[in-house]
Amino acid sequence: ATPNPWWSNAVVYQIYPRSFQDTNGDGFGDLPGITSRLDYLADLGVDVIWLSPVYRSPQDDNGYDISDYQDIDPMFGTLDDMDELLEEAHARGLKVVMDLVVNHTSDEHAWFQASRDKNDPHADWYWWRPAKAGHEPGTPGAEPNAWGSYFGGSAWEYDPKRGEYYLHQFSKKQPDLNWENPEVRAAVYRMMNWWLDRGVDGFRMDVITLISKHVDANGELPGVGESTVDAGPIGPDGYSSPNPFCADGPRQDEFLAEMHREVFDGRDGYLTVGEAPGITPERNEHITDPDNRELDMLFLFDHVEPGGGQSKWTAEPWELSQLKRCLAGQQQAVKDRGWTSLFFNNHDQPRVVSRWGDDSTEEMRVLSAKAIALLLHMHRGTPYVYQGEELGMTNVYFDSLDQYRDLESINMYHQLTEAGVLTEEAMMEALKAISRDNARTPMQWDATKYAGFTASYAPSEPWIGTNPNKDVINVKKQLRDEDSVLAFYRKLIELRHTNPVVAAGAWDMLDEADPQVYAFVRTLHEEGVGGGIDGSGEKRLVVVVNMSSESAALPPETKDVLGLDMSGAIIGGASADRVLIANYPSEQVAADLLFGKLAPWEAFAYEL
Ligand code: TEU
Ligand code: CA
Repeated sequence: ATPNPWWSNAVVYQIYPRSFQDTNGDGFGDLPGITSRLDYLADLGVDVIWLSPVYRSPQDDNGYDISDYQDIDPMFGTLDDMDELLEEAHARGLKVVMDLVVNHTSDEHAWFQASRDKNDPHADWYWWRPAKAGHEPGTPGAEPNAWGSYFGGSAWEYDPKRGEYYLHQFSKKQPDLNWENPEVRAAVYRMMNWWLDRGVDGFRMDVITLISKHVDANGELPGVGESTVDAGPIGPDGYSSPNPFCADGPRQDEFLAEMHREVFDGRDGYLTVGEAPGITPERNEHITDPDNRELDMLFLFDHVEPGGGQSKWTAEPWELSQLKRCLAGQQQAVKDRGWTSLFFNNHDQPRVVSRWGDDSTEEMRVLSAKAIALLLHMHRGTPYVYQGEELGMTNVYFDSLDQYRDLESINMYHQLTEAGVLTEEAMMEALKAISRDNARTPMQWDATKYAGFTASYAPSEPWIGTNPNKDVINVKKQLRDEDSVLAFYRKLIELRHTNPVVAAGAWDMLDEADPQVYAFVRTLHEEGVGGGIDGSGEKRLVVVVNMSSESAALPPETKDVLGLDMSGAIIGGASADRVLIANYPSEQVAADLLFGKLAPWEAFAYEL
């Protein structure tokens, strides 16, 4: 078999630079701050750090609106600081992946400013369309186009200078680039090569599955001009799932293959991960199949989106069955070829211990944080740890709108309350549950005033409030506690590096219908090991997680695989030393197996 790529047993740590470590007291995290924390990351054992954008930007969407791809925004530092970070990271064996945001630029980018002149060579670098009867573009005779932006309002913005509308799926300060234009693509590839030649080790590619729009044979967008393509439904708040005119369009594979040829061919040791809203697990297999030379892996969203066309703000309460169904689909799709990322947290998602765990008491928070971490890290794929997740950081539960900073949260608050979709109280509850700001409060290093993110005497307060529970949840406290969530993540990451079953074993669900317990088995068919007459043996791990704060019964298929006999005793006896990792003492796990019972949030991997 071909050797597995280096990233198939690597762990990636996502840093949100704005909230990670401030070193000059301006209340914003910065590059020297990241460099100062590299020993902490090396000690945790991660292999790669992914930085959310640090390029020059007006910061309308916290850096996902880029005005110069080849310069660092002064709030984060300079290109020299970036070179220093790369050198110091590489000296510790850490790779550095940048966030590539090329579905759109900032409206303050020189390309967009030039494009506002119809006679400029950049005129066709964005999606400009004439007004229709003084409103958003649309098909003659039909209603004006009603596409909504993810961040509220219309996806079309009128520019008085050009006298036309431009498309922006995100904020009006994030105009979509026109990837149909080969000059746009060439400019992006030139920039990517410039960063890789500077020593960057790859890219996380922001909404890269939105770059090919579903244009018709004449290149016209659905529902616009003389388009022959139906615009499709629009979500209740224009948000819902990716707008139908642009997820996974007809030239998606062509563009990714061209990018691979122009940028990555001939290079090695890099990582590419595409953020892929609107992509099915089956399409993930095609895009990540190494023979297609597109991307190494993707972030799929079906397990963290409400699904069914629901809006994240008004979706039904979460069920474990949805998580099981989505993760099983993601795992099965790439069991023979292709690969998958593994994530529950990032800068756009609420803190998973508050979302799917139990942060109501310290005991439940620690148990459930470890249980959910074990669940994720025991799957097949490349795990991503988001800053603070390794501490079991929780949502911040701001209780007034003026504490929020995220334009998505603020815009949608106004849009949904003014439209009568949600009352202000209901919207505040929704923000406490799922606002992106829950993931963006200062990293909690210690129990000082601003959690060590910035000095207590700093001239400026942090740009966003510090979670009051920094006194209880912080790095300093957990570094000296071998039962901490931090120590547990260190063990999980070490298993990814040292245990071939964890890194490469096949994945199969157990007891899918059980509403409380998530269980599966990992199987590695090793050539020339033990057993079979053909010298092929196999090693198996059973992973069992009680995803609830109540005790649970060991489900039947799991019992069978564990070899429990009718009396519940494991044939040959349940031995504590077969417990590879658990959030309870191994002896208790062995005893619980004997009685077929699981304590609240009990989670373990058991070697057969
Ligand atoms: O996010 C893409 C995306 O789909 C987001 O709209 C996200 O799914 C949603 O906000 C979840 O509630 C990427 C970046 O990760 C995000 O931070 C940016 O705001 C967005 O693209 C635009 O660049
Ligand atoms: Ca700073």
